[in-house]
Amino acid sequence: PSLEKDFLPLYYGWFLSKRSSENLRKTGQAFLDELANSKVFKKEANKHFGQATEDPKVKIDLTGYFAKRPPSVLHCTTKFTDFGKAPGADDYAQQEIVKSSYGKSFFLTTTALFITPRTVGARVELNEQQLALWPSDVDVLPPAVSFPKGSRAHITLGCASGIEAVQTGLDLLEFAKLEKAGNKALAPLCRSAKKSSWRAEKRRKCGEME
Ligand code: ACK
Repeated sequence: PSLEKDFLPLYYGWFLSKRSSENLRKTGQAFLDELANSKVFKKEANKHFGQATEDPKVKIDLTGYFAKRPPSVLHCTTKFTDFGKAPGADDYAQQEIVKSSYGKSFFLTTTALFITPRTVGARVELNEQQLALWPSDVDVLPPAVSFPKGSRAHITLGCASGIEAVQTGLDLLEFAKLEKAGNKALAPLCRSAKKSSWRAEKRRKCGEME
């Protein structure tokens, strides 16, 4: 038993540098603006985003809709340990590779931006080195649908009111499920962003200011 066990953080993740975080927020904002101006999206949004009006001339306020945004620099959660209470928390925290990676620098690659009526986020594509830090038990949609390692990797950009950030990763897994089934109906709601790279540091986070 080590002291470490008593002090597990709320979660582990890659935290973007201030500059990368600001730039990715801007990219996310441009994505929402583009959607808000898209005729096809507006038609869909009337059904799914609770717009009161069907008038295509009325601009949808997606920025207001996704009003819950991460309070500090953007991050990609690796393991949510919940101060040690989450399943698999100890197993993750005790790995040598995890312990030796605090404070190390990485470049995270995002390959898509996605939006649902609950969340908006960026899909992260992990490389070999990053996959080594990815937990083995998180790429699962309840009750028990498993996806390839790293499928859940994402950066939350915003949540609708009443939605918790944990939903973004679950929404991304829902996209993975649709993709696995060869579903193309998704295309208008899942725009590919230009593949981008963001500077990030592996850290532990002990709490979050709301
Ligand atoms: O956007 P996220 O990945 O979703 O980053 C935040 C971070 O932990 C701090 O809240 C994520 N998170 C919260 N609860 C869970 C959970 N039960 N499982 C996985 N990730 C979670 C949240």
